[in-house]
Amino acid sequence: MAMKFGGAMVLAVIASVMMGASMAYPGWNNNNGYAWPPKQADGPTEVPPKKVIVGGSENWHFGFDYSAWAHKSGPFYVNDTLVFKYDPPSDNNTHPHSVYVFPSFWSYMRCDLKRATMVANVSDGAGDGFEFTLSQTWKFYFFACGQSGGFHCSTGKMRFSVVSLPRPWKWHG
Ligand SMILES: [Cu+2]
Repeated sequence: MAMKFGGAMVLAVIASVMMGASMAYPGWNNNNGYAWPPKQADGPTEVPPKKVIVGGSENWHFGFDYSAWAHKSGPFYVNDTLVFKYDPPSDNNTHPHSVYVFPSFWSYMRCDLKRATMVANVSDGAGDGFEFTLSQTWKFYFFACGQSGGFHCSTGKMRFSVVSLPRPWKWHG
């Protein structure tokens, strides 16, 4: 007990001496142009995540080639967000859409929706759209519309895959 108390005393004395030294000697300060650790602007910074509207101005609809779109629009990085925009069901819209994620390449290739997970229902794409963030690095994501028993996925070309690359870095940002 006495030893511990003594140790704490010694540490307190050393700390106060160091503080005194840092105040007395300007070389210890960060105001002399030799700051350590370096300010973030001095080194590389992560490129901030982006939001991408799936299909661009086409939004999410039957017949647009989303596979080609994904190819042109990549690469995608982890924490980027895909935004699916589509109208909810109404008298004027009797063939709405949705968003499903397949667990594997083969279920995606076959538009096997029984194995897929619905991530957005027919109403979720309204307004600002449904946002899906690519939250895992080095993951293949397989998306499709789940409507009409796979007809939108296969014939309607409403499917695409992306891989979430590690976020890039840039100097000075
Ligand atoms: Cu659809």
